[in-house]
Amino acid sequence: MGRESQIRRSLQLKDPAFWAGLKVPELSSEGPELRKLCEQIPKQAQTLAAKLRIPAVWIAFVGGTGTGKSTLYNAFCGRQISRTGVERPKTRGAVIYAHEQTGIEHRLPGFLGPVRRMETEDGTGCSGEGQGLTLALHRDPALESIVLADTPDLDSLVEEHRESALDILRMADVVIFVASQEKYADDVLYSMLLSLRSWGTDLHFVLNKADPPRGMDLAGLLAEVTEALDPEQALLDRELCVALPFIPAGPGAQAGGAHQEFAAAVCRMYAAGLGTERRRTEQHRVWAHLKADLERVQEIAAAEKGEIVAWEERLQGIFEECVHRLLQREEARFQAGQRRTVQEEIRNVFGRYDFLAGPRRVIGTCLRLPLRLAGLSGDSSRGRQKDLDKAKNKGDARPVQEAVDAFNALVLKRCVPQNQSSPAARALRRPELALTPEDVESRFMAVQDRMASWLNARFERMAREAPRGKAWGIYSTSALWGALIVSFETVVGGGLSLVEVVIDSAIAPYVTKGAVELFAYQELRSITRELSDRLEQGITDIVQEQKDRYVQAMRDLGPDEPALEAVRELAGWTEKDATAALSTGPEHR
Ligand SMILES: Nc1nc2c(ncn2[C@@H]2O[C@H](COP(=O)(O)OP(=O)(O)OP(=O)(O)O)[C@@H](O)[C@H]2O)c(=O)[nH]1
Ligand SMILES: [Mg+2]
Repeated sequence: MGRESQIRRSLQLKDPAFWAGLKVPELSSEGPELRKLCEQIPKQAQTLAAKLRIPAVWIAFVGGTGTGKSTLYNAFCGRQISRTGVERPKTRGAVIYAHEQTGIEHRLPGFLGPVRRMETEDGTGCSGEGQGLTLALHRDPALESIVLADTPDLDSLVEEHRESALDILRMADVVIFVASQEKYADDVLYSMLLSLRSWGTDLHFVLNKADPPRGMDLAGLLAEVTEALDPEQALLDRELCVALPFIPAGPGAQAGGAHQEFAAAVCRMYAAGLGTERRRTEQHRVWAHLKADLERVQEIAAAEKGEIVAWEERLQGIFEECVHRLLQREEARFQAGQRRTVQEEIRNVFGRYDFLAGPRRVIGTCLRLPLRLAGLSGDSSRGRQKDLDKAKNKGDARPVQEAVDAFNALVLKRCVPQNQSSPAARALRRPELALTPEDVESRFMAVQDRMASWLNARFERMAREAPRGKAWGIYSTSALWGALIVSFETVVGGGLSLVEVVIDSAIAPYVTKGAVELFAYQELRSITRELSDRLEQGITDIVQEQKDRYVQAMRDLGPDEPALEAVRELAGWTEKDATAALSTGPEHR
């Protein structure tokens, strides 16, 4: 893989807009999972990039409201950075304390933004803000390789707080879970402890403001609490559990010696080799999750594609069923009564032609008047247009409209997924997807117009090629035109494939009488057949257009091929590829 394409891919990997654009219709049961994955993936990628670029171990403080997280956090910072206080909740957004050398302000993951800088000098600290994070930079060499992150509480009703705390936790290599005696058994906190455990970050449990009853010491209280929380010893590493004593209220009682000692011990623990090892383990863990998610996206896309193929087959089945019924009905519309009418009209046309047979031979090619009197206008294009316009009025769009309606009803019944809130269900139910009666009418008129111009052009060519002066002259072309108009009317009036047989049987007596001997009998048959085919195709196309609208609506729901190609490539990356691509290239801030 070229360096440039690797960087391009890594930018896609981190780009929430790219992932938001990766959609599926949710026809499969796995489909709905994709949305969540597509929110996670860019966050994970940004997290990994930030972890690779910020040379420090992240320690995050989490827990219930009022448990003293910010108080403990300040003890770690060695100064008042996060504001503490009695009102609940106090901390409203993440507060980060980091060394200038880390270059953190340019390297934070985008999803944690916006970043606000805070002055550390005024000593009152800040409470953070709901959106984004507050960054305090320092030059304290003791904390050079540690980033400290205070978070809003996990258990208050402010949903935004939980989100903000969870987002910060993505960056955490070490978590300090602060609980208080009255709060440790809370459900929300307990389930948070469970997920932290499954993530595998180093998890320190602090029983804060510990105030053991008479006769029990801090260690005894801690043992009691951890035993109650985690009787199986599966959740908490007992080595990483500590009880910090409640400091009696009073001036200067911000954080006690026990807090400071604990802070110093933890910082020492991670400042050297253990911190580096921790960071590596976390990077590996984030990549493993990211890779698993990329593979899952591929699985979902494959399942969705399979469902789309099956869906299109179902749609095709309904389409064929409706078109078949429509064409059958069109043929059935051509009743015995109409059959007689057509035969009579044909006889009329040929009767006139027959009647003119005598004068025709005598007068030659110039006398057109008798023909006009006989009502045949095959020799003038204006007259022919009039004939065609009259014939077109016999076309009836209602059966086509009914077929389109029946098709739409069947699609709603058989092709809309059960899950009504899925993108597919919502798209297929959009009313503007259905052809309106006006749409059907205008398309049906267009079909007839095309048939008419085709017929006219075809006729003109035949007339031009007709050897003038011979019997195959103006009279016979006029008679042919008359017969064609009857065919046209019959076809658009619902004759379709039967018209050929009917016209044939109507002409048959004249063939034997010799009246049509020079008449383009074969041409008449083939033109009639073609007209019938063209109408059939035309009305099939109208239903097809309706079907195509559904197919297009489904395809618009994804998955998009170039995006899938990117996912395929990214899922094929090794950890080394990912590390190389994400640790360099443009920074996001
Ligand atoms: N007396 C006494 N007060 C404490 C102790 N620890 C914390 N406090 C006070 O308890 C209140 C809450 O402490 P914070 O550190 O703001 O608690 P928090 O967990 O950050 O709270 P939120 O930001 O609301 O989630 C503050 O008024 C602290 O001064 C302690 O050991 N003794
Ligand atoms: Mg706080």
